Amino acid sequence: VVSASDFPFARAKLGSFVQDAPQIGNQYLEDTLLQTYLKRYIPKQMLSEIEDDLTRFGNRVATEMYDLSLQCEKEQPYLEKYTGWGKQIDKLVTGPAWKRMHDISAEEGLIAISYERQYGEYSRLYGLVKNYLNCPSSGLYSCPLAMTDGAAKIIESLKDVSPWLMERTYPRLTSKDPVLFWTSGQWMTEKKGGSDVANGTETVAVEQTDGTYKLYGYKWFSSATDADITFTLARVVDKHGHTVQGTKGLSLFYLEVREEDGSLNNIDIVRLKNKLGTRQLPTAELLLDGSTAYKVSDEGRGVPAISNMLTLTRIHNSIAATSTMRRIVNLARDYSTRRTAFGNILKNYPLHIQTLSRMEVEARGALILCLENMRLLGKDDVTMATEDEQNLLRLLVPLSKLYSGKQALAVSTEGLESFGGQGYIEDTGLPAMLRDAQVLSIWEGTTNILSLDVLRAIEKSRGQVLFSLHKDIENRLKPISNPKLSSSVSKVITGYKDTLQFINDNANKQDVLQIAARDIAYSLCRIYTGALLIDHAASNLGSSLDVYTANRWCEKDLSLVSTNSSHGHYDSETRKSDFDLVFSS
Ligand code: UCC
Ligand code: FAD
Repeated sequence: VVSASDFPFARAKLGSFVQDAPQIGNQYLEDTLLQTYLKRYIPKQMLSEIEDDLTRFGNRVATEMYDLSLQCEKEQPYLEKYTGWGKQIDKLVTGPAWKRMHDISAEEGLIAISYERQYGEYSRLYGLVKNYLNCPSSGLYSCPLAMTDGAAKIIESLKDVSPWLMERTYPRLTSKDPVLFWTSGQWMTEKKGGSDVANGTETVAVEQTDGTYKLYGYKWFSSATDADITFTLARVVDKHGHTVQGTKGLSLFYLEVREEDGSLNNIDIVRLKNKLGTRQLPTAELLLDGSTAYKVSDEGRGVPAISNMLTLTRIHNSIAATSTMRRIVNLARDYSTRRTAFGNILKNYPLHIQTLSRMEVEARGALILCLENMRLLGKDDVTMATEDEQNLLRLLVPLSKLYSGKQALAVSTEGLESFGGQGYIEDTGLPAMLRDAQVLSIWEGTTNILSLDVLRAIEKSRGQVLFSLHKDIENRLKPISNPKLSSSVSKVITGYKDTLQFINDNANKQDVLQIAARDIAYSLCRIYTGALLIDHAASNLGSSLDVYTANRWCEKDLSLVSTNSSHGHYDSETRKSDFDLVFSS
């Protein structure tokens, strides 16, 4: 006889089944490509010291810090604008987990390691790899860290012009002591323009008798508003009350957000932004109403001076995109060993594993390019980079930022689907990964703006950046004799030739280059990533899975310009049809 207690819902209304949540393990030890890349490049003795720290940290980010990052999402920042009695206080309140991230970042040397230079040209690689491990468990504290890194780099670059910053601020930005550690903001965007900073900046700077300036303006987006200092752009007002418009009127200013007594430096925090994602991070609109600031660039050289910061923050953006992919793939892989459907665990369905494997290829492609940027920056930091390496860095930073931002979105979307309905449920912590990833292709320069930056780099160097890329691809691919890689090698070489040919053929046609800018950038990125993956697969440490990864990557259309130009996608007829299509309804 069947009794009621034989049915699961008879005993308890919820039933007895509880799905295991996905788990992450040591994030350094779970990253094969990262480990082999470091082995290839960092001298053995040095690596053994660094690896001890990375292994320890790989565990910390998977445990204590992962929990803190989930807490950051729950304890979102808010603004107390007035007291109950009507006094304006503009108090930005952040939660305990966010504050803890500040202290951990200092203690772990997330900025300091790169600037201590204990490991010479490899210090940067070590420091940024720690940021890569940290990022998906940082509760978006990675954002102020990126800007702090950029600020330290600017201060180094200005050491002859503004040596006092090296004494006053640099030691704090690069400190391992949480009490001393300062973070920086980066206030560029105003209401009229975030991409077009040159025409969008209305903030003015009025010189004072003591040589300082008072800034008046409205900063439309300022992230990590709890920062201690910031760099920002403004136009100096001359003695007739005039300013110079356009990029030539912009100068770079340094300001400290608070006075010694903790009050704001004549800054109103007007409101916090109500954002799709990055909700852990306070992003505010700020009114500068006579804020004391110091001019730290030559007059009219604000954009070139802040571009040092952009280089760093864009590298951090690629790190965020790449580590987001790594994290979601790691979670999805683990889940595939815990979830059963149709009587079998997910990992036993080749179709499900194929989906994860395609995500894995994207994550590895993005990582190898990111690591290459870190390595080149490390050489540049200690003035060991050759001219070719400097050219490569100039080109690869926007490429990596723009392409990885898009990859992170695609992989996060696919990643959420691999958890089924649970991927859509906020309590799991998973949807925030997709919401947060959406910003990666917007801030620090949108995809189109960075594609145009790639053209800027090509034009400004009169094509030298492309020759350096060509040389590097040849050096990597020429010695390769593994027949399993030969088809990928020829795809990369053909793709590169086609892309170069297209750029050469259209060198004097600005209209064509502009409309093809995104396709040129995607092509260069796919081709160079292919070259890096092949080179890694063919190295002493390359495995058969590295060969498989490289071949899978190179199966895609590497040169988009050759495909699209043969279909006439860049001629004037097409431009008109694009316009008509968009505006026809
Ligand atoms: O979004 C922001 C913060 C978000 C939070 C941080 C997150 C970090 C990641 C964390 C992960 C979790 S801050 C706002 C970011 N804003 C942007 O990225 C602006 C986007 N717009 C651009 O990039 C534009 O291309 C501009 C503003 C750079 C264009 O400026 P101009 O003045 O119109 O352009 P020009 O005239 O072409 O360039 C002026 C000078 C030139 O040098 P000279 O005068 O010597 O010929 C350029 O070569 O600036 C130089 N320049 C550069 N140099 C311009 N861009 C660069 C560059 N990228 N590198 C070197
Ligand atoms: P627009 O310039 O108006 O761009 C709109 C669209 O037009 C984009 O798709 C763009 O690609 C396209 N476009 C523009 N010009 C061209 C062109 N010439 N050719 C082709 N396409 C073009 N800024 C700061 O300074 N500091 C911060 O701390 C900061 N934090 C932020 C935090 C968040 C969460 C967000 C979302 C933004 C933040 N920003 C910050 C602002 C961010 O950098 C800008 O929003 C971004 O640079 C884009 O500028 P915009 O909003 O003016 O877009």
